[in-house]
Amino acid sequence: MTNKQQKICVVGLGYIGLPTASLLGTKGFSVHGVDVTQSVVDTINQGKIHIVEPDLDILVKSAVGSGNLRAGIEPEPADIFILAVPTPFKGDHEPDLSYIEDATRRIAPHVKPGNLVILESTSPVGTTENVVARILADAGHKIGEEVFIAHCPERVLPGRILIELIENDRIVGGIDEKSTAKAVEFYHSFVRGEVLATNARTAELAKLTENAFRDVNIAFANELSLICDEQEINVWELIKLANRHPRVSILQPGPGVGGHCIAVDPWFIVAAAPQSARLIRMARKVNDAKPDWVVEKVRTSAKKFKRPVIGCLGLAFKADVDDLRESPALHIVRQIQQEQLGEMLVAEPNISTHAEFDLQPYQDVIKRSDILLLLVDHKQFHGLRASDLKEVILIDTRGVIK
Ligand code: SAJ
Repeated sequence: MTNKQQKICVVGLGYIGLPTASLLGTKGFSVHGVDVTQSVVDTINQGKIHIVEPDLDILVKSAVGSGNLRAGIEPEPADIFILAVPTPFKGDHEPDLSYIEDATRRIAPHVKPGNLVILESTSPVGTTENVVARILADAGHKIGEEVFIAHCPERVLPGRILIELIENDRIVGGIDEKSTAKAVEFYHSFVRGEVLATNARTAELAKLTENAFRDVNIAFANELSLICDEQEINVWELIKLANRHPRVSILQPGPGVGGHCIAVDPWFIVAAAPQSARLIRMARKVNDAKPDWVVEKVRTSAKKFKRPVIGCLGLAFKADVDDLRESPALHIVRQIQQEQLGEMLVAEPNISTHAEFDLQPYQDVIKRSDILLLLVDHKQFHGLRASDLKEVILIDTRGVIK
């Protein structure tokens, strides 16, 4: 029986682990959060946060203040362990499972009979069985008899994490039926969405499929944007019209796909099924090629001036976040800078300073530019109208400027 007297050990206090740990803390569980970075641990123990996410500061403050959340460098014995560590790729888009391996090895000495171990990190098919269960079995644990293991992929959208942690349906797949049942019971204790039971391998592929579906759909939109550019058609109007068909729902083109989920996870499907995953691989390539296409547009426009002022609006990987990881906007701005295509002005309203760029107020950038490159559809840019701008070449990669 899941009860809130239970102790939970959450390994990895990043964008998934910290919201999960603090949510469980405010729901009455006793939570020990683990992170390898001492400064992260110290910040959280002061009731503060090291990442930007709406309302997370309030939740962490409340969970730490109530005594239900403590952070540390080392795992501690618990009833339920949740692994929420990163799964990046390495080399030629091969999954890097070293964080999961390391986290599992670190909890192994603390796991005891009756415990449930949940892998929340997005993982290639087979990871729950072949990495987590294998490492724990090698450490002497009786998997399936005494120790239960399940995969429950996180599915929350940055910017809406705290809402989606509770409201989203969850997919739970154990390595056996008992593990599935125990994990389903645990998620029922704090999720309002449905908790959908399956096996570990299906749960793993379901998460990768969700992000690959979005990537393929965005690639379709990005491909349309190239076709429309050649044929002088407004791609956003085109998509809006096509989407009025009851069975068509195309996403939006942009300067490329960023963040470390959608631009990464489809490669895990490709790595495991290189012959079959042709469309998924191609979608990644289409999306990855888009930033260079945008830079080429800037190059062509810059040739019309002696030394143009190039204004770049936005650096984040998507609208209304301060997250620059794998951001196509950042890639594009760096390339323009490297090629010295003109005098560059950069605005990113969600951050105050950047190590490489001297950030300017976006209003000044808009006023001073000869070429205005809109890279992120932040809310601050939504009121922009071409008719209000001085004579300027507009490159609007998000279809924001009216
Ligand atoms: N993008 C477009 N056009 C669109 C939508 C998005 O170019 O129409 C771009 C964004 O600008 C951004 C990238 O795609 O650069 C990814 O942004 P996103 O908002 O689509 O997704 P993420 O990476 O913030 O979060 C995704 C979500 N997955 C799905 O919606 C299927 C989220 O639910 C997952 O939990 C998250 O990945 C994750 O952690 O895997």
